Amino acid sequence: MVFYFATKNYQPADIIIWGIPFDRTSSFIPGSRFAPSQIRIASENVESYSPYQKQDLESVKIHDAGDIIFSSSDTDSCCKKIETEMKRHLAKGKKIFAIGGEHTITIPLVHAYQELFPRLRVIQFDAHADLRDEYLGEKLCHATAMRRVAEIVGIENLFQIGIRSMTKEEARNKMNLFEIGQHLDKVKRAIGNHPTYITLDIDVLDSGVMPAVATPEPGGVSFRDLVQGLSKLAGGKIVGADLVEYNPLAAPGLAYASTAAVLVREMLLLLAKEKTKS
Ligand SMILES: [Mn+2]
Repeated sequence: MVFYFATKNYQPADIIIWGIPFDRTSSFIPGSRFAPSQIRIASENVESYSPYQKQDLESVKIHDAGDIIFSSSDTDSCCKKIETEMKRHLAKGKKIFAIGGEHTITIPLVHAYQELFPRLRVIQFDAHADLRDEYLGEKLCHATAMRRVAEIVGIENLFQIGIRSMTKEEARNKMNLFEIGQHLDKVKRAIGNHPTYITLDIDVLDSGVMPAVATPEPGGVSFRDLVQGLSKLAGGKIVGADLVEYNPLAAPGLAYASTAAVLVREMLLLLAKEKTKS
């Protein structure tokens, strides 16, 4: 099954949707590996037109490349495989929209992007800071993902939004806590026209709105605030994006998958607005 609006073959497509069903380090509720297929099913019921951005996906050249197939279960080699295949897509001038999987997948994705765009900025929507140096003995995992990303792009080029769960050490980093709207205006000004990667950890939403996540956290943003926040980023130089941590096993039901599918549409439209390389 592929996203119904992904009507193009690989060659003529501008944007490639790529499923990355990896959840090996999920320490609380594993199951985000089932997200790509569940979101594809839910997208059948989601219009291609966005009333928020007033744009239709029908006019965007999208290909669904299916899901990556891992030949090993260890995190290091999975990350290497993601990065290698990612570079292959980028070398062909494609923009990638990746669907996780857990947040760990953002590390190799950003690594590949940063090589092509040395001045890359990263916007992270998330409940969690994810800035630990290691967690449960692992350097590469969902709780250290943004620390590794910060090491790649520079901590000053990482913009964290919606964060409400952190250690006191992590709290030393400057984060935009709790809310989205007013912070995004500032973030947008700070980023200007630099190439930007958006990583959307869907647990940035309040856990009442989106309980289908690997690590639920109350006190989050509403769906409408998130969508309006994303719309604010339209017109920026968005070169790549991912949606991670949706976990159909944590709270089954196509309603939550539909929420994720609408966010996929909104993010694809953001990617569609900027097609040139820096
Ligand atoms: Mn998170």
